[in-house]
Amino acid sequence: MRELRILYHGLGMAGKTTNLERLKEIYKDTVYDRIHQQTNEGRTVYLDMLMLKFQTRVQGLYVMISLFTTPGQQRFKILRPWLFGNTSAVVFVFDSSRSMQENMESFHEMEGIVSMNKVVVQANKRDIPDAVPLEVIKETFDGIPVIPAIAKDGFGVLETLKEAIKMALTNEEGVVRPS
Ligand SMILES: Nc1nc2c(ncn2[C@@H]2O[C@H](COP(=O)(O)OP(=O)(O)OP(=O)(O)O)[C@@H](O)[C@H]2O)c(=O)[nH]1
Ligand SMILES: [Mg+2]
Repeated sequence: MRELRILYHGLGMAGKTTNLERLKEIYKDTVYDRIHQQTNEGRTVYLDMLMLKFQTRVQGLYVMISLFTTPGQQRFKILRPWLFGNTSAVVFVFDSSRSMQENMESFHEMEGIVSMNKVVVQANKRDIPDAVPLEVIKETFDGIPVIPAIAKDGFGVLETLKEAIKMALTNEEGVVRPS
């Protein structure tokens, strides 16, 4: 059995936890464990963890999927190198309601830790009226898959995960061997 660890990273309030919540609904029959700590304001304190077990259609193999999110708040920044260090793929949740500059600051936190061939960009909050144009996001992340999403409505959530699994499986060195 292969284990894939997929990390959701992005600005605070970008929609990382929302992705996991929707995936939990989609895979409700196969989710077997979940750790989720939140503050009173609904911000992620430490990290969210959701484990899914299912057969991928990518290579017909049974894989164990562990999903995590990075905590968005600045005071948890110190944890991020550790979180980034052991991942098969990273979903960068781009918050279309925030500026390109703010999003890029969050993106650059992965620099030097995560190789770019393991990254999928989810352009979230496409329902926002003044959203950063999709074309601008695609140009900025040239060479990286960009998947439009409205995570709160479940749109694009599964497509994003499938792309991340595909990337994880094509990057053999990213696969965590079972101990
Ligand atoms: N308009 C809109 N709001 C969204 C969308 N996805 C998530 N949200 C909202 O954005 C807010 C933050 O979502 P979370 O999933 O908690 O964000 P997060 O990235 O986990 O935030 P931290 O844990 O604090 O880093 C919530 O109020 C969500 O309902 C979307 O596609 N469109
Ligand atoms: Mg969160």
